[in-house]
Order: sequence, then C-alpha cells, then structure tokens
Amino acid sequence: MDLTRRQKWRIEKIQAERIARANRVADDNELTSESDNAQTGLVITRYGQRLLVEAQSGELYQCTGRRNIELSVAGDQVIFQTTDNNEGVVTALLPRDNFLTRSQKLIAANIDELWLVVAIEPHYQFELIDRYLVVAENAGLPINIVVNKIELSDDFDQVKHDFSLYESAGYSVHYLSVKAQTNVAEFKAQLKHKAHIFLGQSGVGKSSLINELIPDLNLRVNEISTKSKLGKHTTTNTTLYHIPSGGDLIDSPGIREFQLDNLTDKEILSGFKEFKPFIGECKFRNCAHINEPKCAIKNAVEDGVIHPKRYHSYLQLIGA
Ligand SMILES: Nc1nc2c(ncn2[C@@H]2O[C@H](COP(=O)(O)OP(=O)(O)OP(=O)(O)O)[C@@H](O)[C@H]2O)c(=O)[nH]1
Ligand SMILES: [Zn+2]
Repeated sequence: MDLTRRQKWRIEKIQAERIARANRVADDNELTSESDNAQTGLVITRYGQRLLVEAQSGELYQCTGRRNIELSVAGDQVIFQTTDNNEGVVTALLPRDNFLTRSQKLIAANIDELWLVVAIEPHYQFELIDRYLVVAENAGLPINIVVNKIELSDDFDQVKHDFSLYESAGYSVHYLSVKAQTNVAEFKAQLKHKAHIFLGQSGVGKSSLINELIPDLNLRVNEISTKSKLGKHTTTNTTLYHIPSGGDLIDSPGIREFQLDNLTDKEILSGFKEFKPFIGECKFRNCAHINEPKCAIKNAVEDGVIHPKRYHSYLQLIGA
C-alpha cells in the first residue's frame, strides 16, 4: 500500500493527537469512562491483522488495529483501548527507535542489541560474520559477537587472536560455552533492561542459549498460542519474550538465520564501520577501493589500521 504524502501527514497528525490524549488520560490518573481507557502496551506478536498486546499490568489482550494505522510488530509500543469482551483496539503506534526488515518486510521494532552467535563447531567464517555485521550497521543496530562452544577449542589463544580484529573494529566479543556453563551467568547479566535478538547460522547453539535464558520458553509459547487462539502457528511468528533474569528476547525461526538482503556497494562499504574515517579521502571521488592509486582504504590496510581480512571480505561482498 502506497500512501500519498498528504494521507501520511493526516495519519501522523491523528496518531499524534491520540498519543497526546492517552498521555493526558495517564496524567489525570483517572479513567473517566469505559470507552476512554486508553493505555500504552507492548506488542508481543502479530499474526495477520491481529496483535497480541501486553498491558503494563502484564495482562495480554488480543487486539485489532484501527484502520489507517501502520501495522505494528513485536517490540512496538502502542496505545490501545480494551473492549467489553476483554479484547482491544490499537489506536496509535508510538514512534520507533529502530526496526529490522527482511526482504523489505518489517519484522521487529525497538531492538537494543543484536547478538551474532558463532561457534567453534561449525567453525566460524569471517566472511559470514562480516555479512551479518554489514546488515546490522545498515539497519543502524548495535551488534555484538558471541563465540559459543569454546570448550571444544584446543587453541583458545588462537580463537581470541582471530576475534581481536573485531574488537579493534569496535565490536564486543563474548566467549562462552552453554554446555560447560562457562560465562553464561555473566552473559545473562549483560542482557538486563534491554531488548535483544540472536542471529547466526544453524547449529551454533542459539536454541540452547535461548533455553538457558528462558527455561520455561515452551510454557510461554503455549500461553501465547492460547491467548492468540493461534495454536501451533505461533512458533513461526516473531514474538517478544521476557527473560526471567531481566531483558527481552525477540525471536522467530526466520529472524535467527537472517541473511544479507541485496545491498548496494555503497551500503556494503558503509557496513564496515572502521572504514568510515577513510571514506571520501581517496584521490578519486568515485574510487571503488579496488585497484585505484592513492586509495585511502587500501593505504589504511597497508598501514595496518584496517585488517586485511576485513578488506578481503569487503572485496568479496562487492563481488570484486
Ligand atoms: N559442545 C557444545 N555443544 C553445544 C553447545 N551449545 C550448544 N551445543 C550443541 O550444538 C547443537 C546445536 O545447538 P542448537 O542450540 O540447536 O543450535 P541452533 O543455533 O539453535 O541451531 P538451529 O536450531 O539449527 O538454528 C546441539 O546439539 C547442542 O546441544 C556448547 O557450548 N558446546
Ligand atoms: Zn579508495
């Protein structure tokens, strides 16, 4: 659906008014009539045109959206009103801090951190890691790296050396073993008060890690399927779960193996965050940083400021 600018402006205006009204109601701290019980809620999951919204009381409401409101997704904050049959109507979408899309489809909103999970087995690959990092940088989302199954490594110093290039590029790297319970408690503590998404290829231990964080995940999934009357389909929907020790997890099978959408060469370039100081410093304004003379990026590689492995990934990703 394409909206004209005028329609968009109108919708934004209506939403702003509803938000202002809900805020006034909250300020007054007294709900005057049954029909004016607007409150803020958190979208737990979306299924078709319906939403499961969690009120601040923790209660779950099955909601429909008012026409003309942009469809929300897990992680969205909304204003909604409850109806007599204990369901709800979403009347406004609060502004998003950020969002994640896949093939131009919105899948989650208001994400604080992405965690790229890699492992000793299947062995991490730099190019794959870089693909995920490029996606995150382009979405403007902070991303960290988790190296799991460290108990399988017979040369941990080498592993740390391998990942030092990401640390110098500005990413935080966490080493853990779900199986041996190494650093798991420390990791849990890092997740408090924020909304997280775990990404990574199959077999690295994402499910194991998530079960560690939310031991009653299955109960939670059942509760959501009952409330949404969705049955088993819930397991494929992107859903927000509360982590008992603090923080939220936004998860779905599709989100986990999130891959690089087709990005332009320019997006790929800006996805390598340590390249940034050198962009625009090359001799030629249209420098592709491949064979050109006096290329600031290549010079930085030669000077040891940009790691050759990262530069190599860049060349691979742009297909040079
Ligand atoms: N040795 C070892 N094995 C682990 C560890 N963590 C998870 N595993 C095992 O690795 C295998 C894959 O783990 P999963 O949690 O299913 O991995 P996943 O990333 O969720 O994989 P998909 O569901 O395919 O996306 C399982 O057999 C786990 O028991 C670990 O720290 N060490
Ligand atoms: Zn250049």
